[in-house]
Amino acid sequence: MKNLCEFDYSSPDKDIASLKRSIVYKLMFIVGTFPEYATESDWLNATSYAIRDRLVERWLKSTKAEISPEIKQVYYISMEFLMGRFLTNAMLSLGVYQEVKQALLELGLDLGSQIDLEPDPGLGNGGLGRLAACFLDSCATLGYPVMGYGIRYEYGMFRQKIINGEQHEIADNWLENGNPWEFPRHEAQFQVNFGGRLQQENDKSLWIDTLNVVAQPYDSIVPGYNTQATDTIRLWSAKANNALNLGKFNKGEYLEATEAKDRSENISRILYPDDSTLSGKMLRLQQEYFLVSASVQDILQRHYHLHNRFDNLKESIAIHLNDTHPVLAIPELMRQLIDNHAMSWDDAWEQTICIFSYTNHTLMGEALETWPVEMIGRALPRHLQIIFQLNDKFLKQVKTQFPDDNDLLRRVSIIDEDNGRNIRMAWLAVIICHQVNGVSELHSQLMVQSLFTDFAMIYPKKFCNITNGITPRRWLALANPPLSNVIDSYIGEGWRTNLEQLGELMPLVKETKFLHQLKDAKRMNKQNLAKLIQQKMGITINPDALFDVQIKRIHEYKRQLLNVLGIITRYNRILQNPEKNWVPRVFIFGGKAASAYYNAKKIINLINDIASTINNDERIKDKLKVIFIPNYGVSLAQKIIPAADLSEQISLAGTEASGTGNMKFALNGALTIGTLDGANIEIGEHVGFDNMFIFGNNAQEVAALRQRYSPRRYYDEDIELHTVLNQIANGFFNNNDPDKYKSIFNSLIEFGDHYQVLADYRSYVDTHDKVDALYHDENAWLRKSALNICQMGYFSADRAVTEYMQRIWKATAISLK
Ligand code: 26V
Repeated sequence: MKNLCEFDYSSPDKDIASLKRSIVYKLMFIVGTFPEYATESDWLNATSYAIRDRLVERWLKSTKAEISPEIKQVYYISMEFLMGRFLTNAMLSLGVYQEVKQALLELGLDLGSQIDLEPDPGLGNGGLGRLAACFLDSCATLGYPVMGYGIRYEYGMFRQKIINGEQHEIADNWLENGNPWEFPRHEAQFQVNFGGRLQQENDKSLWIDTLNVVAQPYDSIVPGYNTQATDTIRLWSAKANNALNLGKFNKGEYLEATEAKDRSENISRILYPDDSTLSGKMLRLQQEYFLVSASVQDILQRHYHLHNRFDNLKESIAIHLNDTHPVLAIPELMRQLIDNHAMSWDDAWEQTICIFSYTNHTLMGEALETWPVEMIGRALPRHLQIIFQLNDKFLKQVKTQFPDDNDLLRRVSIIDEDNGRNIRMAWLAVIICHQVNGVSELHSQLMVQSLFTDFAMIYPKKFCNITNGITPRRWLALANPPLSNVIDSYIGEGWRTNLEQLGELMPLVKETKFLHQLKDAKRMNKQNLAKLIQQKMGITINPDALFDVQIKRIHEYKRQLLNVLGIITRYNRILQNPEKNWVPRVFIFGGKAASAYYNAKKIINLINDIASTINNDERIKDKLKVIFIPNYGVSLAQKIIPAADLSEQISLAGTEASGTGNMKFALNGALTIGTLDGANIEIGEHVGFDNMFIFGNNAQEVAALRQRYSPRRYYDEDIELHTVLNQIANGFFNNNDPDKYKSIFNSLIEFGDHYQVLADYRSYVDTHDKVDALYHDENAWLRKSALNICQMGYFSADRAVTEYMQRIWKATAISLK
């Protein structure tokens, strides 16, 4: 083969004329059409290919630099990645935004509408998937040799439609117009096995009679910002291994012949859109194993290619598990090393315990993964055997270390014998991983005080905290050009890769000019959002009103209901006292409910019903509006967050592991109304608790109250709350079906109000009065908003991934010549 250096593989130029030429060229020779016949989506694909070309050179160079025996490689395995749109991010990384805009203009096209045409790959549920995407962005920007592994779901998170106030789910066929950002790697396929049985041969276990599926990788470039460095995200797609059953095909049984193919390919068909519960779904188990088996094979192949041996694996790679979803990677690595690469059991264990690390993202019992022993035995008999062996070894160690605690073994065993026989995936992760981290200070503390107390005693050094972060590229530079411009004009552009530089703005918070520039930027974003709401929903909102926003998955613990109680209280007060100098407010909601989560769906319905009552009440005029923006996702977040004045972060203290939306809002100058939960606490420590609105019980108080909690007391004693709850129960917002929300009333009054909504109600409502008072004092508000922006530097994902690198993965950045 010729030496690559002999070819000219440098990127095409980035000037307007070259871009125009490339776009038209791609349209003709890749998309395969003439400009005069091209659809909008043809043009988008052509533009995307043209931009992608300009990233490829740096991608090849980075990949080449990473493939070296000297470089320790980090693998981030996650069932979810919420990457957001690629085109704008790629243009930002390359610094060609204006040039592309002009090139398209000269071709008679509008960049803005092209951007909005790109499907947003919804390959995740929420916070966990978006965090993975922010981390990849930061790793690429910092030149860290990190590869993301995930699943290329054919259907992502469902699209949400609101019809008569109710959520309807529509399949998200995000690949229907093709995906110009992916590179299929036909040469890098692996086979993944399922089912079958074990045959003992001497001391060897043979896994035989399996069903096989092919894992086909698709790579996408993760561009670093303003650097030659890039990373890769590799997503696996399931393919049948012999496409058709030829026996059946030849007999003319065409449909039957394709059946097996469909069954195999179902594995990567759809993302599980439920982030609250999981009840032993075989397909989900198959997805998890499919991801990790293909990834581990790929990792080992790459390693062997570089080193020709496996005994140095732990020095050369680190594998990170994003929550327990990819935990089967542990027995899978053991299996491959022992069964396929002739390593001894003890050596494989030695390697494995040094390679893996794990992040816990939730303490909520119902979201903790367990799998019935019987099910793993059926799908993955060899893995079950390895898990039992790991467990035996671990329990023996514990027994010698703590001989006196009789109940300890039962509590820490990977196998939970109490409720049927189930494998506790979090236990497996904690026992094997050398580091386990939580995602905010509070969460990490609670993690070792509750879920993992026993393990914290056994492995005192294993647990740590790395507070989440967000990428300032997408969440400030891309999402908020007006604010970015103001910041640039004072401190230059360096904050995009060193967010702490925002601190240099501190002296300016006293200056009216600066504050008014912030105000103008916010105002422009609010106008844009108002326009979007007008277009999408036909509702007019006043951009001078206070925009009060709660956007996130709909979950009882996040307490959208508390917000609803506050809104109804405000509505009642306005009607009682219409002449008062009310701060006009627009309450904006967005978020999806898991399709089987009854209470969450009811909450969406209730929000929409109160919205239509309030928005159509002539007496209220502009003083109050309620908007539920359908189909919330990354792209909408980029439009909503910059326009927010107030950010609702009102989960029950001790339940939201971190939150990352809270960071995005504060960075964009919204003030937070929130509980002392997750990263809200650390945001307060950085921006100053005086510059946010904290209310409600803290985590300790919540725990203490749980023992003696009586929601009815609040209902009986607080007259305003009493009225509001009666309105909900009696059909005030839905005369035609008065019992519609009885179940919500009952969940609060009869069934214990598990998330203590009523306990925090009074404090919440009173705190909203303080919000109004401050909003009346424009300069005071702007000052606090500025103090938020300036002091959010700590929450950059660059800081977070640097901590992971230094404390957990122990790899270093690549240097590009
Ligand atoms: C859970 C489950 C449970 C079973 C089936 C499928 C499934 C899929 C996703 C999840 C995710 C739950 C964990 C999660 O998203 N946690 C969020 O992680 C964010 C990033 O660390 C954090 O900011 C949020 O507070 C936390 O709720």
